[in-house]
Order: sequence, then structure tokens, then C-alpha cells
Amino acid sequence: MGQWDRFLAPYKQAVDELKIKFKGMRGQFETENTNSPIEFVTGRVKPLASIYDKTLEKGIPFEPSEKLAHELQDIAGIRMMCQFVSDIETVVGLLRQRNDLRIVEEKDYISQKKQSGYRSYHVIVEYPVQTINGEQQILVEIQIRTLAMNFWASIEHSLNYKYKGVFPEEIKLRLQRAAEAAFQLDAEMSKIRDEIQEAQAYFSEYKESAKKHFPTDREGEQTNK
Ligand code: 0O2
Ligand code: 0O2
Repeated sequence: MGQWDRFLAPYKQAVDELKIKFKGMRGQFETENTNSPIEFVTGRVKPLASIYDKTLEKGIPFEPSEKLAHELQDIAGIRMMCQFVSDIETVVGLLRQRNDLRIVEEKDYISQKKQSGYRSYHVIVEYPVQTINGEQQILVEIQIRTLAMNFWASIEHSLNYKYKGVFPEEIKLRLQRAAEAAFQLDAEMSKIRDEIQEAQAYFSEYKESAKKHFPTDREGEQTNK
């Protein structure tokens, strides 16, 4: 086994374990018949080529080391996609109360979007991986975002690759506008959800009071069925 394989093995283990745990959270909501704040979960270990690019950017040696493990916080990466912006807060709350990981840092790129237009909530955690040589603390970057934020980020990321990180000004501007449009879409979907919930609450209240005021009529209706 090469030295990189040995170095990256606990990162792979952390990603695999956390993916199972977070997908499990989604399952638990389903079992309780509650809407899950998590739509789906993905994960990856940063490819060596991307690790290499990051070391060049940061001016650190490209070799498996403590320094690399400390400086590159996203060698292990998990992404959790949510339907609504408010679900992101719920998911972060769920992370804060877990005792199998320790939150090291939170980066709110939702209220403080990036220059590019990028929005997402990042939580850097320390996660203990059990290995045959004992426990090893692994840094994991968890990105939590809505489906619309993910849609924008995925496409921008692949376009960025094509332009090698340097977008022409006009394209930059259009991408920023597209990010705003995605955020507006999130806001509109939340509003629609709220209005539907309000209407549902109104009708159940109405049904309850109708039952109270016209009990015999309702019973009659049922027996006629
Ligand atoms: P299911 O039953 O399809 O939901 P894996 O190792 O295969 O478990 P990995 O490597 O993270 O997971 O795979 P990937 O391709 O990154 O996708 C992870 C999960 O997210 C897969 O579901 C995909 O179906 C799901 N996924 C990816 N994109 C979307 C999307 O746009 N919308 C929705 N709803 N789901 C998506 P699972 O976990 O295999 O199970
Ligand atoms: P990948 O694996 O290709 O996604 P760092 O750059 O990590 O030293 P920084 O700047 O504090 O330090 O990191 P940040 O911005 O908190 O997190 C970096 C990750 O966030 C990126 O990883 C992307 O996944 C995502 N990201 C940040 N800004 C943008 C953006 O403008 N567009 C898109 N599409 N994603 C963004 P990498 O390094 O790109 O790796």
C-alpha cells in the first residue's frame, strides 16, 4: 500500500461512516412520519489532483503529513442537501447535539454569501476514526445547502473547471445573478410551503369546530357512507 493510500484510508473510513450515520438520520425521520430536513447525502475523499492543487495554492509541501491534515480541512467531505433554507438550521442543530463528533468551526456562507454568489453552510468537525492502530481524529468538512444552492454550485463548479478558475467579467456577473435567482426560488418555495401549512391548519381547525357544533350531522354522514 502506498503512503498516500495509507494516509487517505482513515478519511475514506470517516466519509463512509458519516454517510451511513447521516442517511440513518433521514431514515429515522421517515420512521417517525416526520418530514426529513435532509433530502439526500453525498460524500467524497478529495482526489489527489485536487489535494495537489490546494497544496500549491497554500504553499505547503505535497506530501502526507500532520501539516497537510491540519491545513486541508476538506480532504474528507460530506454534503447534506435540504429542501428549505430553514432545514439547514435544523440540520446544524442536529449536528451540534451529536456526541460522536466535535464541531471545530462553522462558516455561514448563506447570510454572508461568497463573492462568486456561492451559498452554503459549512461545518468543520473533528471525527474519531477507530483504526487497528488506535483512534485517529479526522477533520471533515460538512457542507449543508438547499437543492437550489446545490444546483447552482454544481454547475458553477464544473464551468469554473472549464475556465480554469478565471471567468470573464460578464460571465461572473451572470453567475452572480443566477445565484440570486436560485436564492429567490428558495424564498418563494418556503413561502408556498408556509401558506400551504397555514391553510392545512385552518382546515383542520375548521373541521374540529364543525364536529363540535354539528356532532349528529357528522355521525349521520358517517353511517350513510
Ligand atoms: P437512494 O436510495 O438512491 O436514495 P453511495 O456510496 O452509493 O451510498 P455516494 O457515493 O454518496 O453514495 O453516491 P452519490 O452518487 O454521491 O449519491 C448519493 C445518494 O444521493 C444516492 O442515493 C443518490 O441517489 C442521491 N442523489 C444524488 N443526487 C441526487 C439528487 O439530485 N436528488 C436526490 N433526491 N437524490 C440524489 P443513495 O444513497 O444511493 O440511495
Ligand atoms: P471541491 O472538492 O472541488 O469542492 P480553503 O479554500 O478550503 O482553504 P476556504 O476558502 O475557507 O479555505 O474554504 P471554503 O470556501 O470554506 O470551502 C471550500 C469549498 O467550498 C470548496 O471546495 C467548494 O466545495 C465550496 N466552495 C467555496 N466557494 C465556492 C464557489 O464559489 N463555487 C463553488 N461551486 N463552490 C465553492 P474546493 O476546494 O473547491 O474543493
